[in-house]
Amino acid sequence: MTQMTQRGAQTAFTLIESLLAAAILAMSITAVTIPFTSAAKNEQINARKTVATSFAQELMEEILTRSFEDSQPSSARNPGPEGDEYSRCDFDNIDDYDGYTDKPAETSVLGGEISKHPSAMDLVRKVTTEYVYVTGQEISGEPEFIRILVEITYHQRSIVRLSRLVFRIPGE
Ligand SMILES: [Ca+2]
Ligand SMILES: [Ca+2]
Repeated sequence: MTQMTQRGAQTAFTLIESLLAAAILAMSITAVTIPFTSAAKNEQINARKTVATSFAQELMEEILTRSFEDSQPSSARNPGPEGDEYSRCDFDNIDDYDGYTDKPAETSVLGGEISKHPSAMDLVRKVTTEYVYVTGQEISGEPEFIRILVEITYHQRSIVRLSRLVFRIPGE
């Protein structure tokens, strides 16, 4: 009987011991795994940001090649495309891009590697333009500056915002 109780106590002790050991092991595995997953996640976030920046720069550079004024003088300060400007290749001045949006993975002409990068999926590109007056400018006249904002979102979260202020060259 004494022997049996002793053996029981011994078994119970071993059980507690192994439970404890398991708990400690689980704790140390978590401690080791967390830094690794967050490092991998950071790398993924950084890669997505790099790809998004390239997409934003690509579109910004294209917009900057367009003139300040529309070719039809009557619609000079009309943000968004005019009636005869159906798609991006018809845009002839900066403000036509106002409200333009696309999925750069499908439309970008950047090298295949960027567009095919897993981080490129689900990125959305959006343009906003706004005519602004700067300090010292007569507000009775037409604004001589336009602010361009190219924004890249990922699942509705803004991850890159690129902004430029462009002024009208007098006489242009
Ligand atoms: Ca136009
Ligand atoms: Ca326009």
